[in-house]
Amino acid sequence: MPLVLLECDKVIPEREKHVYLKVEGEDTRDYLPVANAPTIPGSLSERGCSFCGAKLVIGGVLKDTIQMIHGPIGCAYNTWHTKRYPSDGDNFQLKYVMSSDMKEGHVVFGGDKRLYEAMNDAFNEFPHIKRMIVYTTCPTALIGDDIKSTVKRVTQERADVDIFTVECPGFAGVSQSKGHHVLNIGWVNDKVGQVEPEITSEYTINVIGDYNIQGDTFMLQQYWDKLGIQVIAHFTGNAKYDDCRAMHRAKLNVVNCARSAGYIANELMKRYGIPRLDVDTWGFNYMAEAIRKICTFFGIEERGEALIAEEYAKWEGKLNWYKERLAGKKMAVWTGGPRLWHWTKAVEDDLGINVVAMSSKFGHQEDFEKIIARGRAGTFYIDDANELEFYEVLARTKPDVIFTGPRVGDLVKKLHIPYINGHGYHNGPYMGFEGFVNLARDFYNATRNPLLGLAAKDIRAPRRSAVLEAAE
Ligand code: CFM
Repeated sequence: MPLVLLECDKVIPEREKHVYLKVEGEDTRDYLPVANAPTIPGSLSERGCSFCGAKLVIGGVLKDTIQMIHGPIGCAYNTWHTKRYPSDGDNFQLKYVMSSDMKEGHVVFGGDKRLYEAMNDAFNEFPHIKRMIVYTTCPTALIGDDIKSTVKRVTQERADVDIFTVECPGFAGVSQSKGHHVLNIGWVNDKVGQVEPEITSEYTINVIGDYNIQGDTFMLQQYWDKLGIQVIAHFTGNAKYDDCRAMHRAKLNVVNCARSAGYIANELMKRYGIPRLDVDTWGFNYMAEAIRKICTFFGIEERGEALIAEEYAKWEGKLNWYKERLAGKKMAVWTGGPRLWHWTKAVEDDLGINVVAMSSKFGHQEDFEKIIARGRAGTFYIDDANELEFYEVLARTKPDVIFTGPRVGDLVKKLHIPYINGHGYHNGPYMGFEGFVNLARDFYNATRNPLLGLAAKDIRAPRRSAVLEAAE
């Protein structure tokens, strides 16, 4: 079937190019939705801005770094605390975000002085923190504030600090995806190669595109420890700023989120000759495959097989308990993009769940190639969906559960469809073997929870006798 013009899109027919319903026998040679293109005027996008992609997704995860947002306070507040990426430290990264708090006068007369003061205030306030990322935002980019020279001045005056500059205002691209790109390339240009790590194993990797959502990185770290693999840097789950300056010393880049961080893996390959190995870490089959691939690279296959056997022995029974009860359930996934291709076959293989609709906020066509290749026929594949499209696709596909963010989640709650936070998770972590059991448990609980059904009950009806009801 070709691309689909939904009923609600009759007034914005250009949306047809972004909605694909796959039928048996078709593959990605036939149809691919348009992706990574500007949102069509009239379509209320769910996307984030480019600055957000740099700050909230990647930079903000670093556990020992002041996040300095040069702009009005909203840019800082709205990219703070909305994602759960803990650290093994004091969770500085979750507690604080700094802003130069630009007001109208600074926009008119320039904000460089304001930024200079804010940077010094922040370093003075947190004397134990010596690292900082400074971000431009739309207003400060538009008025042409020279943040690089302010950063240079502060660096010269404070010998013990190191500062990274991200010049990626919200309007820099069509979605948060641009922010990933800018931060990746900026980091490899400005920071990689500056720190020499202590090498403790002959097997060294960077884990790229893990963000420690509810402890994903901790989950995988158990495996690396058991395998005797040293992680030089996580880019950027539970990471330290200086670890990420030492990425050039790993022997292998293990890439989880190829969308947000494939760029730096490619640059590390080009500049330092470090090979790139893409893996999936959600799902039993995929996680086992990832361990096998990494262990094969290092020639430690037996260690990998032992670990896989140990983890299967621990968790497979639990997974199968859920699988028996979840088989045939229908799921929709509406997140950024990569989780669509990471999850669709994983839930199908490991849990017997059918993914009936997927929407990507900012995936590129490369992501849709993977999503559609791994996805089923009869499934909707949508780029940058809007709210009305969600309603219509839900009515057509009737999923049991939706994995999405709180914004869309609140919408679907009104339809009494359970949602699970597909970004920050409900009760994660979800990566790794144990993590996938957590995902299955959250799915199971969501479908068994009576609350949404009760919320729809009309309690004005007179109570009927239990005896009568039982007799019916
Ligand atoms: Fe990568 Fe991510 Fe994702 Fe992403 Fe995101 Fe995310 Fe996501 Mo939310 S880095 S692309 S920009 S896997 S925040 S941890 S869940 S939309 S699919």
